[in-house]
Amino acid sequence: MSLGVSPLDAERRKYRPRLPTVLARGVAGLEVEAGGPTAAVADADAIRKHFPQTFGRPLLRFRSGGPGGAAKPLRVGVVLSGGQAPGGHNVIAGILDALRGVHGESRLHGFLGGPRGIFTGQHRELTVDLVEPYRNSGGFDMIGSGRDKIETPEQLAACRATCEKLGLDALVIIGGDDSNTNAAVLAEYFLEQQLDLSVIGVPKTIDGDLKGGPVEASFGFDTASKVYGELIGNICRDAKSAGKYWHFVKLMGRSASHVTLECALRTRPNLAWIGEEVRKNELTLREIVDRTADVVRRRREAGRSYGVVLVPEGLIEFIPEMRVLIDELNALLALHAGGDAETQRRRAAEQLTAPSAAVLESLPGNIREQLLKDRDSHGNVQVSLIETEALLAVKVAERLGGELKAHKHFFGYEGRCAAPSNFDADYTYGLGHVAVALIAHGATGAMAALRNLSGPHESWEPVGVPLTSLMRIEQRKGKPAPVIEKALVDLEGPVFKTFAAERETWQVEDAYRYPGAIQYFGPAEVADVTTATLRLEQGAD
Ligand code: FBP
Repeated sequence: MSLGVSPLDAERRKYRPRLPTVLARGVAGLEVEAGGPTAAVADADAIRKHFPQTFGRPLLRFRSGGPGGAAKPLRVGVVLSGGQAPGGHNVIAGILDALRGVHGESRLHGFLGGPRGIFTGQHRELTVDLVEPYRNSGGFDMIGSGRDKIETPEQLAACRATCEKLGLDALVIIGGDDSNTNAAVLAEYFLEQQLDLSVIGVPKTIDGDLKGGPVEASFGFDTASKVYGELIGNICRDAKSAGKYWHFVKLMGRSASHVTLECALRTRPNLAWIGEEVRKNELTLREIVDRTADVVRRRREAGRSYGVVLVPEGLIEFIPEMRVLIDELNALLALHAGGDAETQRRRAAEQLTAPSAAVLESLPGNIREQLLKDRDSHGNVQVSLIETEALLAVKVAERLGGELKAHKHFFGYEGRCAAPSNFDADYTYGLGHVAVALIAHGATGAMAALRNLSGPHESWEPVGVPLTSLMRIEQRKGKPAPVIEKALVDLEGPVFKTFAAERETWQVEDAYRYPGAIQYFGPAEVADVTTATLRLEQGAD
């Protein structure tokens, strides 16, 4: 055993991800079948105007048994974009193996540090030897990632120059909704420039909010929510064993509450707030605090002075008065960023509307400071830095006259780089193959996807989904812009409904479930089963 590699890492490197039957012999002998023209999620005319070359392209499906295509070597560039998600390395391994299956002299280049690597020309060749130790591993450290956007004419031109210099046939962008929107922009730009260069997107994000139509799931959601599920289950058991603490657990998910919903179904906490429901019912912070305090009180009366509350990271932006406050602060900070905490507070007090100024002043000092911090590159408040779990714990304690022993947790970074579950390891390796199948068939502006994911891997179906078909118009930085739609929790869907039907019974009685750690080996019903979210969405449960 090498001291640098854990026994699990060493064993995991030997894992051979399982491919769908259609892809099992590689991508060289695939036949492509084009469906009818596609439209957009909404605002089709406007999307067509933005993407005249790529709009309306068909959904592509694959069948084995084709003539094998022209076996010329392909040169492909790949980039990891945005937050880490388990399985990124396997997408790259899948691309490399599929490329070599097409032609032994194919080459793969990885852009370093995210999209910036493309426009600054920072890259490294990804050889078999280089990729080998990263197979089935978590993290994005093989080539790094970043949150830069490619938007200015100069950046687009610089991307073109880099790709031409490397003689690329294709660029694969592994990212979330924003990065895949960028992929659509690049695909359109290269066609406009009459450059024969495919751009293919791959759906990545632990948040689980890049899905819709033929795209059933983003990779990483399965592993990350299993990691958090393990931790929450352990906390539930500790709470019950100790009998004296309340645990407030914030879970990642910048906007959507899919991770919280999945973890709630896995562990059955006493309370789980779902941001989308809070917005629909227009619950104020006060109402959220009151309802939480009520559960604490009822459990105490039943002899249980402990419990677990899940809070989605994005909750704060779904609370109506906080949303208004954040929008006002975003506008204010776009004009006057910087300054010390006191200057920012004074500026806010002077320039916010009276209701928002009152909301800000009613918050604990640390939360106020967190809300006034600088924005991310998209002008958004950085919700992962706001301690919503602490805000709720403090306010609930206040409401109960100080009688609450509370622990606060934030689970996010703990799961983003975990070694991918069997599901994510197989799914991502398959997505890498689909990306190459699309490239080999000259597709561009398409997302690599696999369908029927709740079924056995053999029956997963590879497809190419036109990126424009996933788009609609939304306001960005105060202007209408074409974007890939973020999938929020569907309050009418089977996942939320299952949760809603059960949650009452979790509040006062203990109904905790303890999912335990991800299993990489062992019976399929333990090691290979995917999320409740996917299974319920597909009617598999
Ligand atoms: P992506 O959408 O890029 O996959 O990232 C999602 C996420 O994991 C969110 O859940 C979280 O808010 C964010 O990343 C935190 O990232 P950072 O540390 O870069 O702010």
